[in-house]
Amino acid sequence: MSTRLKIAIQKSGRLQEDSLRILKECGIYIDNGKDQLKARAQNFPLEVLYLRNSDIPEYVQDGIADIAIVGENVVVEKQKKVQILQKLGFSKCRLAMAIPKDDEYNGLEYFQGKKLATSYPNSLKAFLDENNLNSEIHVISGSVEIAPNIGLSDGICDLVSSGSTLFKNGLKEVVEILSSQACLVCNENISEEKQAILNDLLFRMRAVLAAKN
Ligand code: PRT
Repeated sequence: MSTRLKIAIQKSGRLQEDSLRILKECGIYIDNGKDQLKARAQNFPLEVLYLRNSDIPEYVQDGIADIAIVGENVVVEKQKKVQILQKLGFSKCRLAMAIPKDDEYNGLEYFQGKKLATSYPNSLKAFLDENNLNSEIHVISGSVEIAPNIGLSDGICDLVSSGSTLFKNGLKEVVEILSSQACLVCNENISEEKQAILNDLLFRMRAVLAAKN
C-alpha cells in the first residue's frame, strides 16, 4: 500500500471551510462524503481526518495525524509537542483580556486579586505569571463573555475578532495576550517518505499564499 500523509482538519466550525479551500487551491481534490470522518484526496497522497480543533494538537503529537490545520491559539493552550510549519493567514483573532466597560483601567495591576473567567487557562496563567499577578482563574467552556454580567467573574480572557461580542456584553478589551491565525502543524517525527509528501504540499501552500500577498 502506498504511503499517504494524514492531515487533520476541523470537523465543523470556523476553520473548516478555509482549510478545505486552501487544499483545493493547492490543486488537491478531496472526495467529501457528507458526515464522513475520513476522506481521501483523489490526486495527491493525502488522507483527511475530520477532528475537533481542540483535540487536534494531541492527535498530531501522538502521530494519529501527521499534520493538521489548527488555530494557533489552541496549539499554544494545549502545550503539546507539535511543530508550527506555516501560518496560513485565515481565522485571525486574538486572545485578550476584557473588563466591564465602565470600570477604570489603569494597567495590569487591575487584575491583581481579581476573578477571571476563561476557556484558555494555560495561556491566561502564563500571562499572569509573567506579570507577577495573582488572580483567580475560573474555567468555563463557552459563553465566557457573559461571566461578568452574571457575577461569575470580574473580567475575562477570551478570543476576540471583530469585538462585537464584547461590546454586546458591556465589556471592553484592555490587553491582547496572544495573536492567532490558522496554521499548519506537524508531528515531530514523521518518516522520510511522508516528509517528501509534506515538502510537496508545503511548496504548493507557500506558492498559494505568496500569490495572495
Ligand atoms: O469544537 P472545536 O474544538 O472543533 O472548535 P472550537 O471550539 O475551537 O470552535 P470554533 O470553530 O468556534 O473556533 C475555531 C478556531 O477559530 C478558534 O480556535 C480560533 O483559532 C479561530 N477563531 C477566529 C475564533 C474566532 N475568530 C472567534 N471570534 N474562535 C472563536 N471566536 C469566538 C470567541 O470565542 C467569541 O465568543 O467569537 C466570539 C468573538 O467574536 P467577535 O467577532 O464578536 O469578536
